[in-house]
Formats: sequence, structure tokens, C-alpha cells
Amino acid sequence: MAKAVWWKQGPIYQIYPRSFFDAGGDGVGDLEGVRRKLDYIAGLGATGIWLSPVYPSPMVDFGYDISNYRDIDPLFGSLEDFKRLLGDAERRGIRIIMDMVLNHSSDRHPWFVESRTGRDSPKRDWYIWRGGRKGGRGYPNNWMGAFGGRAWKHDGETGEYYLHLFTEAQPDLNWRSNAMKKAMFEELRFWLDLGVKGFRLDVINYLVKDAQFRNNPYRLRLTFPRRHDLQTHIMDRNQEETFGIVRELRALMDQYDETMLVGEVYPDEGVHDPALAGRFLGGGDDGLHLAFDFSPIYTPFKADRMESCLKSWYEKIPPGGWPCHVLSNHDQSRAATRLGGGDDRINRLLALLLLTQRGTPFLYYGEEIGMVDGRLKRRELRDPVGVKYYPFHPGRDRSRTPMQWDDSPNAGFSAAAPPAGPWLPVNPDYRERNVAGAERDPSSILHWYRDLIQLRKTHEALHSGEIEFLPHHPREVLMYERRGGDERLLGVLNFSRRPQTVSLPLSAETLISTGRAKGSPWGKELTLAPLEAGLFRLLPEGF
Ligand code: TEU
Repeated sequence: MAKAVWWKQGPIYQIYPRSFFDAGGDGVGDLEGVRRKLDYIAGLGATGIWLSPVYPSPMVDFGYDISNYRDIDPLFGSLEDFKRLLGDAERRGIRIIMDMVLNHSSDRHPWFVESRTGRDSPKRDWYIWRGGRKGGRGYPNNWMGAFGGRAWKHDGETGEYYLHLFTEAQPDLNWRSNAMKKAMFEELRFWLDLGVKGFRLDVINYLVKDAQFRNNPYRLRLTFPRRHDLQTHIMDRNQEETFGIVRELRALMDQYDETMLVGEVYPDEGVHDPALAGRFLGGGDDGLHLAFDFSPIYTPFKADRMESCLKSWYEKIPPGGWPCHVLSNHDQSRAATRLGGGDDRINRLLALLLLTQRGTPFLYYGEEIGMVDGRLKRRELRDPVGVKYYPFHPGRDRSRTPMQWDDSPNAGFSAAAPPAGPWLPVNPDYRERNVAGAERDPSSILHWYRDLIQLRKTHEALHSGEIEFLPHHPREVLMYERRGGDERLLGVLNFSRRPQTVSLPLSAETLISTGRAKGSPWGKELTLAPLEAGLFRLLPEGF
């Protein structure tokens, strides 16, 4: 049987290290904590881990503001801890990819400290500096920061503005500077030489900005008052030159074995843009290996909507390219809340959807036990977005609450005693929803995930096969065929809360289903229970 390379096989498990497991007992998760849970991750069947940033950082944006690209923040451990984690993961067949923030650094990064010393600093053009309009007092243009206010900060010392598309503690790097690019590529090499197998590239489509710094046009939106979302970001993102840099990044990766780049391609808030994500895959072998299309995150829980969303994503994958899928991450409301409303039947359906599509599935820690969003009080908020926009925007802390390991205090995440406790409150539902309890219960959602991942691994049709969506069935049902090796498998998902009957192209037997026993045979008609999701093997003609 054809074996898929690790990053095509997946799933890749995203860990937000602050919230995974706190081995040090200070209330914040750490690398040693991740290392101790490797058996759990291996048991799940993940082939890779994506670690959200663990580099030294003032933590204004919880690590997405890097002040040193070559080390580990003491909060998470040391470089030695990292190497130990890497080695132990590798022994279990798990690769590690780092989160890499190329668009901006922290304002405490020595590069920026040097850049801001004067207009003639040798690193001045490593960042984006502009004089003001109207005699120097007006902002250089109308660009807004994603985390509030203008994207320009006036610097008293040199009288110019620097660009920061996120907080002012995150100055944007200038990717038109070859010296900066060269230095940054060396930072990537540092990790590749250590044995890291790739990177998740933060806001990769933001790297290059309009050469003339023209204004963004405005768009109409009836949403919460983030002025940033009232602009169409055609000037501060998605510039043609970015694709050239992506090709160079790919060429660097190609010097190392089995490495992978996955790009966060961030569209205008709420906009479906699979075409944009697809462009980052280049011709299939000269762009990123994978790119996130966030359309499913903006899609409601409806079979027909999900189908058109997935289809349009597949259409944008270049020949030789490879799709990936994501339902939850550290920025968004968890799918279990957003789509599932806490209903485990929906969580199981989503798991089957994610793990039986064509392309690499990404799992966000806790998704496999159906963790839901935390509900935080104002004083508990830590995320700069939540703090700034309270109560209009919930911020991102809700999807970053500690992993729920067991029903002991702090959900077994940390031994930190009150009043300190975990850095974010544990969701009180941990008493019923936790790994230890799910392990003991063979009918738990955790076992459902494991079984699906196992199936994905052992069926070529699932991990490497083609996909085709089948027409002619009730609108509430999503039905697709996966074909590979000599097998034809059928995913049938009832998105409605009513029974639904579908006709199958051939008789089938059950591989796995929320509604019926494994192996049970079916004629050409299948009646699904409410919210049932199943995977069926089509039997040869005549059965
Ligand atoms: O996210 C990009 C981004 O634009 C989102 O943070 C978005 O603004 C947010 O979800 C509010 O709607 C990436 C990282 O994933 C995020 O964690 C970082 O904060 C951000 O870049 C800056 O590095």
C-alpha cells in the first residue's frame, strides 16, 4: 500500500504550549509538559505537531511577538528542553514544526532596537519607516492595525512612523530588504539544522506591502467596530512580490528532507477566499506545501454550504498540490462551540468530515475530546484583542483555555496553587469532559477520533485517494466518495436533526458510523439517524 509522507498523512496536532501541560507548576504550559504528553499524541495517531511560538518574547501577543528567533523563552524551558522534545517526538514518529512569524518581530528584537536608533542606522530599512503626510504630522496612509487603531506609530526620536499591522509592539519587517531576508533565512536554517521538519508561517500573505503605500479602499460592513475590517486590504497584503519570497522559502526547505511549510493565508475578515490560499501553493511544487483556507471557519453548519465550500477549495489546488483542512485554531471560536453548540453528535460528524476529506487534517489541542470555548470574565481576559474590544469582540482567550486532562483540580493541567493558578481559567466542564474519563469510556469522542485516524492511516482511499461529491440526495446530507487502491469508500453525513434517507450507488457495508455497528451491510438505500455520520465501503456489483 502506498504510504503517504508524514505531512500528507496527518493529522497534524496544533499545540498552544501555554495551555497544554504545565510541568513546571507555574500555571503556564511548557516544553517539558509537551514532552510528557508525547505518548498521548502518538496514541492519537498524529504524525506531526505544530507548536505555537515558544521563542523569547515580551508576550504582548503571547509569543507572536518574537524578540529572538533562535532561542526558547524561559517560560517554556530552554533550548535543551526543546532538543529533548524533538528527539523524543522523532522516536515516536512525530515531526515537529515551529510557528514562524516572518511578518513582524517584537519591538524588543535587537534588529528593531537598532533600526530605530536613527534614519541612518544600517538596519533602518529592515523595518518599514515612513515620514508623515501634511508636514510630517499626518499618518503616512489610512492603514489600520488588526488589533486596534492606526497601523502606524510615530517615533519621537527620528520623527518617522513605523508600520505595525498588529500591536505597536509588533513592528512589520521589510521584506524588500535583501539583508533582512538573508538574516531571516538564517534563522530558519537554525531550526532546520536542529531537525525541525518545517514551519507554520504566520500571516504569510502580509509579508510585502504596496511599494507606493497607497490607501486601502473602504468596504461596507455591519459588524463590530473594528475599523480595520472596514477596509479591503489590497495594499497592505497579498502583493505579487510575496509569491517570489514564497518560492525562495520553498527552495530553502527543499534542501532538507521531508520538510513542510504551511501558510496562514489570512483573508479579509469573514471573506471566503480559497483562490488566495490556493495561489500560495504555486505550481504545486514551488510554493508552500500547504496553505490554510479558512472558508470552513466562516461556513454555517449546513451540508450544502459545506459541500460548496470544500469543492471550491479543491478547485483551487494546483495539479501536484495538496489541500489541508482546519476547523479550529488558537484565533477562532472552537468548532465544537461555533458549529456544534456543545453537542457531541455534531462533534463526531465534524471529526469524520475533517478526517475523511482529501488532504491533511489539522487538529487543535482538545478538539479530540470535544473541548468547547471558555467563558471568561472581563478581568480574566489576557488576549490584547479581547482586552481592547471588550465587550464587542470576545477576543481569542476562549479557545486557549487549558487542556482538560482529568477531573483533578486545574483539570490536571497544572499544579499551580491558588491564588496563582493556571494563566487562563480552566473550563468548569472539565469534570465531565477530560482525557482520563474519555480514555476509560470506549464510546467516547476521543475513541471516535482515534478510530477515524486509524482508518485514515490504513485506507489508501482516505489518505491518498481521490474525492468526488455525489449529487442527488437530500440537501441536508453530505455524501462523497473516496477512491484509492482498489477501494471505494463513501462518507455520508446527515447534518439535520431528522432521519434522512439516501440512495447509494452500490450496496455497502459499514466501516464506522455513529448510528450503526461496524460491518453491518446495507442495500442501496440507507436511512440515517439524526446527525449520523458514517463511512461505508461500497461493495462490488452483485453483492
Ligand atoms: O493571526 C492573524 C490575524 O489576523 C488574526 O489574529 C485575527 O486578527 C484575529 O483572529 C482577530 O480576528 C496570526 C496569528 O495566528 C495570531 O495569533 C497572531 O496574533 C497574529 O497573526 C499576529 O502575529
